[in-house]
Amino acid sequence: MQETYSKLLKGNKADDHIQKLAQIPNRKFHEFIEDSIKLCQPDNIYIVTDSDEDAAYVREMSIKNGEEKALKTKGHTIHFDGMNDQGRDREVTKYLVPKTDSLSKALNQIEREEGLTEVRGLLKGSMKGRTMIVRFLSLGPAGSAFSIPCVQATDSWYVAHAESLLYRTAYEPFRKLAEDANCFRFLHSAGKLDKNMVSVDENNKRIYIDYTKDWVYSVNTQYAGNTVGLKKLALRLAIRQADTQGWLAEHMFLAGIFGPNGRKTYFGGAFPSACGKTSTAMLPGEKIMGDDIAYFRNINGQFRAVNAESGIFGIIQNVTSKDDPAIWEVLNKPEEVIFSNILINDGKPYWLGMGTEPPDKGVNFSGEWVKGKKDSQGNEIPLAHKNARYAVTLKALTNCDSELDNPQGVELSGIMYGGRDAKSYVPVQQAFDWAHGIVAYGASLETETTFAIVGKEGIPEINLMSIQDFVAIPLGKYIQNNLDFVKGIKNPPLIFGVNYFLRDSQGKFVNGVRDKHVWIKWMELRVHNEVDAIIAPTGMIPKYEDLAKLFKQVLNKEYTKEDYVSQFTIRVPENLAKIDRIVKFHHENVSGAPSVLFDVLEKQRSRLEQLQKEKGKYVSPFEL
Ligand code: SPV
Ligand code: MN
Repeated sequence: MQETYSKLLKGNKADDHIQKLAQIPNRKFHEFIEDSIKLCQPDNIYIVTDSDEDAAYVREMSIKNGEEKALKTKGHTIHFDGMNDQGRDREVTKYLVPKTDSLSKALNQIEREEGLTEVRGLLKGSMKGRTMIVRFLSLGPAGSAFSIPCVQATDSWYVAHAESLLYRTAYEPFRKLAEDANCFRFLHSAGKLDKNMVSVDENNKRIYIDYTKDWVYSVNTQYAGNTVGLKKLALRLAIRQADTQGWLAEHMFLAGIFGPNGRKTYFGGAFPSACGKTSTAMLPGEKIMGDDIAYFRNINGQFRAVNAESGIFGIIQNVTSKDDPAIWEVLNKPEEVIFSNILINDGKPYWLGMGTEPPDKGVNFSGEWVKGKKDSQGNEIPLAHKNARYAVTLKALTNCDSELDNPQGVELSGIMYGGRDAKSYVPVQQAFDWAHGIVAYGASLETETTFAIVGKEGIPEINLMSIQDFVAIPLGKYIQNNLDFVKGIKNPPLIFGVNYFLRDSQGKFVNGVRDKHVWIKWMELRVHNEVDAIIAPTGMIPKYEDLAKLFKQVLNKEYTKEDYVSQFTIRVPENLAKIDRIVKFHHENVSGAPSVLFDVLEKQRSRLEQLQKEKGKYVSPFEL
């Protein structure tokens, strides 16, 4: 084996690293690395073990080779992605589907052989003159029923560095991995780079997912959502693995929420990108366990959850000292942070909506920037991209939950689904039961596209469970798996629907950004049966008195009856129209949509029609 590697690397000085490779018994790993070396033809190889020295070297190299630059504050760096590489790119992200297989129409796909030829053609020789960095990582705490071993091969020190912050290392677990065990494999090359070390071949950006082999290819991109294998690339593979093994992989945050007398109750929540997921996960005074990807398993009849990741790749726009004190502190102290796509002036970071006056010049994702600078289409370039982000390890947060690495995970008591719904759903409601929650909130999640995805913003769409892009199995099967998961679970979590984006007839948001803290405290009390609720056609809604008390306690705010009425009025016509759109979507796009889905929605329709008959089109919560 050593000889094969030495030959492939043509006698280059990679001996130490080849030794480290030789200690891995797993066949799938070696198949992947040999193939990747042959294909990409790197000059050298660097094996990242679990040691602090290796982590420090990766960090140092990402600065030395120019993909990151050091900022004034110790530990802080900035990385820029290309002008058209500022988010996940749906158009060029495709499932490689064998001729004999079929996936839901809503998913972007390409015939497997054709796609392999294309993407492998683009990767051919891509690492000539470069080093291939090989990382061993674990999704979920290592050594637990939840863990999935992963290998990343990349020529980007930035990608490797981001993985130090976002994931648990697993070189040692890989040394013990069985010869025939499975692992997820990710190959990435940044492709052609400009003098600022930014990927430039944007027309040849491709992210292709070979789910038949748990192998993902990514080329001509650097944006972490397209390149860091363990993020959304792995989620697609994990959903397939979960499907065959009877567990769930979800696009959800996890947080411990405090109730009376220090009681801590765990919640998970699914929101499309840029719809409030991270800010809900790190509400001041509560405990954050994860902000993006959660795995659920039935362990001895309990609904248990872990964070697949161990860091945060969060949106920085609108992070302020007042609204987000926990992350603000991390972004201002001398510890490791990778900022991306913000403005740098005099070695200091600036972003949109940070609450202080930004400078009118500096360096940003467009290069040297001055206020008023225009792009090639004549549009003004903002000082930072809306999807600019920070990468930090969760442990840097003072409110990181103590159970982050618990191999058994935590017992989950509540789940919430929320999108950008300007017109129909109330800000918070509880599902009547598990199936109602999965169908009416999860599988009915409507939203508007945001800046987190390359393309147009503000386009309304259905994004079921906020995970639709990643569901590499028929969507109907995925919904059914969610419905079935709680069979045999003694106390399944309650399901809630939230909507932070409801607007009034003038188009004004009916809620403040911090109101979500009140909703989650209400959910916590519901879990413990300590407040009542009002039955509405779309779910159970809070009573005015309970919210008034919570607004005072949590935000020290007077909550008026007018606010309550404007937020919780049941808008019957809008809710009926919503059902029409959802039913149409499922009929047209969801292969094998479970029949219970249509039953639940039709029952909701009847309840709405009944209410309209009795009380009119717009019904105040006081009249329910
Ligand atoms: C998201 O957009 O959902 C993210 C960031 O969490 S990434 O998927 O990495 O682009
Ligand atoms: Mn996400």
